Amino acid sequence: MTHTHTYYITTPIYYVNDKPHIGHCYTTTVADAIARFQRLAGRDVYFLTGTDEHGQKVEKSAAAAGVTPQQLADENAAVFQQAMTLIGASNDDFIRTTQPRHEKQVQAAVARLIASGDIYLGTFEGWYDEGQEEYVTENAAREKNYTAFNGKPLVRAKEDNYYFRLSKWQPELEKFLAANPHFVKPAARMNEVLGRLREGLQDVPISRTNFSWGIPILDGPGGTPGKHVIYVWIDALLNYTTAIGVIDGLAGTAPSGSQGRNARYWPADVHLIGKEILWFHAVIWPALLMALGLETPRCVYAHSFWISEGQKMSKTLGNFIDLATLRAYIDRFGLDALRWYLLTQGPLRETDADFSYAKFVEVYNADLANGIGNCASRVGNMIEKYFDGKVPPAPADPVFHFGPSSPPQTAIQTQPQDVASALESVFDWPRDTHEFVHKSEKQLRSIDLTGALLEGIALVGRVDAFINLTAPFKLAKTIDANPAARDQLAAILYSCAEAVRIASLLLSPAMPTKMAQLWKTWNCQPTPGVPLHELARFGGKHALQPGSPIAKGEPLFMRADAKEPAPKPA
Ligand code: ME8
Repeated sequence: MTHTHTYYITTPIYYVNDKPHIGHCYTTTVADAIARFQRLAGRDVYFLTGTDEHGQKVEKSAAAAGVTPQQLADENAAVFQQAMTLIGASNDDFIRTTQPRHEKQVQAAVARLIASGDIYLGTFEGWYDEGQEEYVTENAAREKNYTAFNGKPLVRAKEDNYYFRLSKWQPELEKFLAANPHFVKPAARMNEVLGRLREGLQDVPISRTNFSWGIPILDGPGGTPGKHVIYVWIDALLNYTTAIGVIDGLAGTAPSGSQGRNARYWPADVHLIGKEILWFHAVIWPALLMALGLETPRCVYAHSFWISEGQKMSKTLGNFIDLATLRAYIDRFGLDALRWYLLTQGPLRETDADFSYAKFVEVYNADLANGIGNCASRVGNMIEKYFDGKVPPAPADPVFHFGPSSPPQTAIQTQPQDVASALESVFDWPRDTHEFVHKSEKQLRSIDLTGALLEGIALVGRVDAFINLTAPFKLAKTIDANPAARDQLAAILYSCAEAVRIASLLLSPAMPTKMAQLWKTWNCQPTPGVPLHELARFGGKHALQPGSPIAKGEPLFMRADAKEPAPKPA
């Protein structure tokens, strides 16, 4: 068996007491595109997403809706699964925290931590709001004059709780973060974590007794459920390991079937999350893993937030971009166009991003309709017209010099209007395409997905510039009188088509459907299992084959008119 590198990528598991919206779809789409890119690069990828189904909020929402928490969870988990299908997610698994495979491993993990002393039983005392069934911090209590939400006095309450001895792991965590400066990305987020860590870590309560919708701790007689349920965040974080059977492996219980084999994906290469849940992932999670004697993940990547038409999205404003709106965009522009917009204009880096219709149309026209779409049909049409729709012969040396100092024997006459921009330019297609692919792969490795995808569009731009410079449509008019011009035309068009093919590979993780459509009309489907650097070699083994048909095909993207009103749910 050949050894392939594994790559494990996860998203947060989403709360089932909410409906999915652009934020959830965004994180899963980013993870999906990274997963597809890594598969294309030849890695053995495991991509996990799912739902977070326990906790008081779910219990309360269910009570309000007159259903059981499990019914609410089942209903909404199905809606999340539909959302993932809608955006074309290629996840390998969908974990739900109410699944027995998860629950039993969470109980095993907690039992292990109790046995090691990392989880201990302590007493918590504080101000309790009986009406709201929640503790209020000392500060909040003072501000409210020690009155509860319903006007009655707050009461002093005490309860036994299990605590995770987080304080004990402070030195280890500090050492770990110092040794792994790229553990948290982007860099600004790492600084936040380090800053807060300096304030010192306190032990955290990890159980609740005031509600029951959670995984019980088995501390009753004979290992039966006691009165404590596990705090939803501890339950939730463990999903990244339970989904692939890592805790089962720890306990020595041989996990059956695929779960046993999947444990080899641990540690995760990246936990992709939103910035609001960074602390849990960057501090509490590694400490828990250290306490369990498990390897820590390689990276926690915290992206920023989408806002909508310049405003923060909130329940009060009711301006969440919901599934129905996303569906309306997909119906008008196609799924791949929506994915492209989310992935290239989204809040992947440090700053928030605005979802705006005007911007959507601008990006759609520039990158897709006038970009890859137009370039592919231009090249396809010329091959159709001048070479009977068959890939022309490949040039022996696909290097083109332009400008005054170019060697006269290979110089192509440039058009007067292009001369200024063409001064001394060289198009060395094997070298140039290799550089785009190399840069793209490098950015992907540092989780700059946007940058990795934009290399594909930049390559398309270079093909466009080459076409403008060489003006093959003009050259074509001279071929009857000058047979050498025909060879030149073949060299130009072969180079364009082959470069577009390579660009399409770089664009495919964002736009799998449209690029597959292009590969079909151009007869150049990438062979599965062949890594990107081989597929993308200009004129290599997987290149366009001279003589093979290039059908004309439908345009990939129709131009959009910004004057049309924004898509709205029907
Ligand atoms: O926090 N922009 O679940 P959740 C971009 N169950 N992404 C956004 C976003 C926005 N405006 N709003 C939400 C939870 N997200 C826990 C996680 S993990 C062990 C447990 C995305 O349903 C982003 O990924 O509130 C954020 O972290 C996640 O949705 C929160 O989803």
